[in-house]
Amino acid sequence: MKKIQLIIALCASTLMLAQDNNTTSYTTNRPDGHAPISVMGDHTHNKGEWMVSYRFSTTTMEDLRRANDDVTNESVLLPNGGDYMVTPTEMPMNMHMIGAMYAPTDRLTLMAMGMYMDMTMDHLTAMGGMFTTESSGFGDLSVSAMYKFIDTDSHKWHAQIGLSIPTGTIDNKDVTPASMGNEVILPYPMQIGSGTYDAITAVTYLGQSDYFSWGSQLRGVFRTGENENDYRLGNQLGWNNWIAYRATNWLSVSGRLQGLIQGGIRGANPDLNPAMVITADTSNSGYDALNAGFGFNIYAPELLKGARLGFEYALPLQQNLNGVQLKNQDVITVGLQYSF
Ligand SMILES: [Cu+2]
Repeated sequence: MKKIQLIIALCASTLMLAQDNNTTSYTTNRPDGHAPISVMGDHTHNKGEWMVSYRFSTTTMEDLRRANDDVTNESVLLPNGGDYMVTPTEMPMNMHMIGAMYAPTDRLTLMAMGMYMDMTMDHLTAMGGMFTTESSGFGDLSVSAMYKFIDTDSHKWHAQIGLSIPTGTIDNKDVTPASMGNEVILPYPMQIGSGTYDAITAVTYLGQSDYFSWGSQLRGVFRTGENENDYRLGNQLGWNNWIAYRATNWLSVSGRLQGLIQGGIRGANPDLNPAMVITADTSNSGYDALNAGFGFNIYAPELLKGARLGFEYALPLQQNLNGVQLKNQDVITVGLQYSF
């Protein structure tokens, strides 16, 4: 009797698994149909569909790290054998992103995205003083096309190619203790735009079963030329992988793992003195990181009429910084998406 029960249990579980793998086709019409909210260009649309989205993210950078080792704020300053007059100690950064998508055909989806950023940077000087600078403004505008080239039962692939237009300012200024009341140009991390035309390329794979959705995206941002302030931000290469579990018809929970290589700045703004503050020294730019994200998506078509809400908390598991820089502590992203 025990054996028969075991065989029945095995057959039942195999049937359930088989059923789980036999979804007819990938659908975005469920909470896990979209990737975690921090992933850009994760999905395409069907012919004639529009989507508008708003995302807010807040990033906290705090405490210093040299390559793989944490260092104290004081250790990088001149009186303690360091190289700099000033170090940043903390930098909170807020980003508002507005996006629009439209699909002229089932295979082609067009996307435009703009953003507004504000940030503050707290500093410690060699004399033991503290001060804060602030910066805000509209960022670069990106336009891109996504082309779905494979769409089989529950598996989809699409490629993205886009252009980032340098609409964001690279001349943000503020007063510092050394500027005698004048507004002076702020270091690289306090600038909003890249100042260059940048190419955006990505390839995304999506898969789905009855209770799970998963995906993988390789994304590159490649800068061209040099901006008006004689420098170019580093290229960026990221590999995002995620899986989401559809807990209910309206709620999914997700986990994400991302490898990120951020190149350093080439060239230098002649108006910045690299010995003054570590953020004005381009050798302190670029990093490698391994990031993890945990989030949820809410999608209730009857209640919310095509709207979705996404949330994600992300933090670095590892970060290897070039030179000495502020560490990334965490990133919180929330977003609303509305399709019609
Ligand atoms: Cu969309």
